[in-house]
Amino acid sequence: MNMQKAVGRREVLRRIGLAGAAVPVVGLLGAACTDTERTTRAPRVRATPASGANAAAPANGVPIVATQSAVDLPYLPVPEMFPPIDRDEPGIVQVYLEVQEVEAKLADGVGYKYWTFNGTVPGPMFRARVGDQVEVTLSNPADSGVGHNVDFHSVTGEGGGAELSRVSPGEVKSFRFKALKPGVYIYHCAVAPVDLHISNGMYGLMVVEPEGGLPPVDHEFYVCQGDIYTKGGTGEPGMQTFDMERMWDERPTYVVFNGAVGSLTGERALRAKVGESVRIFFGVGGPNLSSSFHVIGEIFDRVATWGSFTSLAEDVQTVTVAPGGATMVEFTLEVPGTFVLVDHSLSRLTKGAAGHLIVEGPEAPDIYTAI
Ligand SMILES: [Cu+2]
Repeated sequence: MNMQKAVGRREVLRRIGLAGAAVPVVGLLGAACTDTERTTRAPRVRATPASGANAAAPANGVPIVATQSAVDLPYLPVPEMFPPIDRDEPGIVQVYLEVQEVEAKLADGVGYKYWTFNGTVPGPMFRARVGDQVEVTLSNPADSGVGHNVDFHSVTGEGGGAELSRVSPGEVKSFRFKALKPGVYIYHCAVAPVDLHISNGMYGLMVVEPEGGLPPVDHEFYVCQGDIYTKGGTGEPGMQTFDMERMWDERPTYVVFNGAVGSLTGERALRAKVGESVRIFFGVGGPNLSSSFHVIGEIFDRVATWGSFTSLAEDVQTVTVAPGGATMVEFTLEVPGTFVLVDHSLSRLTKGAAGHLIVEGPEAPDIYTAI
């Protein structure tokens, strides 16, 4: 293998804050990847001088053009996740959404102004039971820049509620729908340009539980994937702004879980113990890229393919999730380790599509061991 290329990829991962996260993945990439585009692009993501001075020395023949100083912003808060439904009868569920524009960390040294529901990306994971009446209220503050709305894929009705919830700055609107079908559903803003509103962070999940609910598990996790399009290249420091041309070309600079590079690593990693059962609700806001969702080193015991609880697939390695789609995967943890959540379109790893499930507990050499 060409060492120059391997070093280049590692450097890219380091710059976007995933070097430690992705050690096992770098090996995968190195074995399989021969594209030159990656190596020619690598110099563009080298950190620029903190002074913001222009025209650094060429690296690998490609001049570094410094544009901005690095910014040090916190991540958006972890999105809220409502607990399982504890009712045997249909009821009324009230869902409150507030538009919040928030500047936060997109990657190390990189900031972005997100458009959010309730200040997180994704927005809250709401839950209802099939047969429930769901009352949705959307509030758009007076100082908001533009109008917004919400289209729930769990709605049976025109626009999924988009017109009934359309709010100009300073407005509040509500609508009600009956949750007719159980499943895992995306919701998203649907104001034109819809792809812009989604890319900026306006999406989330609603789980409509079947009669009798879902079986209890030890841990439930909530993860959504999205693609983000910035004027600066991947990892280029500073406050980055949205790039419409890139989005129309479907060439994201970032492909992320829960809104930012590394937002499911370190202190924000998913955690569980050997012997426990986990359930991940996984959605794709997009706006453009499908996900090949995979957990490296694990096999899903059950998958709600396309988000449907009606017929669960069993013993699945990777599940395809479309933009505007979602799934639920369940598995039991047999061995300890760091299990990396990825979109198995692995070139997206260097754009941020990785998270960690850290499992602690006793080794199980009958299942996995060095010999
Ligand atoms: Cu919007």
